[in-house]
Amino acid sequence: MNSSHPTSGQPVPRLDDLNKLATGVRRPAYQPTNHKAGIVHLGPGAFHRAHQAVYTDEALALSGGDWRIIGISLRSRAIADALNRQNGLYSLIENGADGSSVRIIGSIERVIAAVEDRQAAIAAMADPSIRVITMTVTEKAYGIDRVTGQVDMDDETIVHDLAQPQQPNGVLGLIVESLRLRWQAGHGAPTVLCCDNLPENGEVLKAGVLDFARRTDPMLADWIDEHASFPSSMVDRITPAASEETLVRCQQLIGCDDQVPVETEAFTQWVIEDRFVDERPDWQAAGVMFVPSVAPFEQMKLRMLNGAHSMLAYAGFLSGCTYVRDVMEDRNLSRLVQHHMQAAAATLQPLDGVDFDTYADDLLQRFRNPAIAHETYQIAMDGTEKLPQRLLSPAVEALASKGNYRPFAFAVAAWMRYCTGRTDSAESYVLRDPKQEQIADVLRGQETAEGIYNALTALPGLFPDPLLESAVWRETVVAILDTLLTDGVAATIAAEANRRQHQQV
Ligand code: CS2
Repeated sequence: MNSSHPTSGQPVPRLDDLNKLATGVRRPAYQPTNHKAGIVHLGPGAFHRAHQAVYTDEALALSGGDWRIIGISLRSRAIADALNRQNGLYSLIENGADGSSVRIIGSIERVIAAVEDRQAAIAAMADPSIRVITMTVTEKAYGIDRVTGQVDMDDETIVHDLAQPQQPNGVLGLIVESLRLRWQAGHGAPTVLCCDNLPENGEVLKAGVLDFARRTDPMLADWIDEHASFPSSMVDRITPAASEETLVRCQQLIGCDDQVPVETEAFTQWVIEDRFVDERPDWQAAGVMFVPSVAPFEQMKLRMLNGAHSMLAYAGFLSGCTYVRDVMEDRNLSRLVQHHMQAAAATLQPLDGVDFDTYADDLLQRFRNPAIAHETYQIAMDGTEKLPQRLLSPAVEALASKGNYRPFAFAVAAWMRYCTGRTDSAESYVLRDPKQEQIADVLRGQETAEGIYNALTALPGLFPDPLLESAVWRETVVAILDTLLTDGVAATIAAEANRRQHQQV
């Protein structure tokens, strides 16, 4: 530890200069300021800083190039202020099974807060030296109707941005306006790389962008369709939101004050479709897998990892588990996690070179990681955005193939129980879902499992027809929900974990 450690009584220097770091801390193996920006990233939150920015940092170290990242934060200026004060530098703490390590990431050049300077954000995205636009903005930020694939005209940001396309606030509006500027200036189109947990995320984004553009200028839409590329990608790294402890721990490790450190697990994965308009950073050298089609990887990850995550978040939160690791310590819950992964794996097409049992075992290890404080409440957020791809699609397929749909029914019942907004001991919590007001409205006065089921399945566009039409699905979910409400969450979990696994209903 160097002399700047707080216990020494000396003021702690701010992380804005690599020379201020404690000796021995791993720093970028390249001179960051020797590289210009080549990427704009929308949503420079913790996940981006634990994932794409790290792959880019490694690619810069291994192969160089003008590939630093300009971040654009859409909602908060705090992250922009903090990262800019630190010259884009931040600490990455990796917590693996065999201990933790810290390193400094240098790939972020600066961050623009779009709320403060929208024109600077658009100009950065329209700059022809930016060849790749990436994003992690969460499922809800797109304003795309996932049933039609078109823009969601109930989304306020979309309505605003379509009315004033040159003053956009949202993701689609910003992308389309920056592409319009490129088109008018005669510049090339970029590769637009979605990194959110959506199935076929590149296709979804492309359809949304084209529909938005078509509503403003059909010729622009044609140009985007012909020239821009929207590869799909699967991203994976468990990254809890940083806590006070993260900041303190980081200061002890690096001897500097870092306001935006990230704590993550050792595991990381990025699979991208190899369809780039132009050059890209040497991400391959940094461990990215380039494949012709990402869909089977995405399906595996969404259904096995994220699906199990959502189930354990609702069941775990309601039974008093603060963190995922607590869930895994509970014998009954951890059995349910395993059952869920097995049922999810059974809905997948075989994937060359991947054994789903091994993948599941690795996931269980990752969920058990005692050094990762991943809150069930964090994962429980935005259920209406997550359920379709994580739980409802595999449920439809399991029902159709007469497979084991019960774990999906359990997870959906747990979500419905969670939607009531109170625990068994009547403590209330905020749902943190874009549809939370609608949910509260439809659930008002509903006390029975049947009533709650009917109200939530009537939310427009959420539940697919095959589930709405399936009597056996309905009976199963209602029965589990009824047990949750009458016997309590813990008893239901115990009963569910002890059922014979492949028993259907
Ligand atoms: C989680 C994901 O919060 C959630 O919904 O399921 O953020 C998950 O941790 C990541 O997708 C892991 O790659």
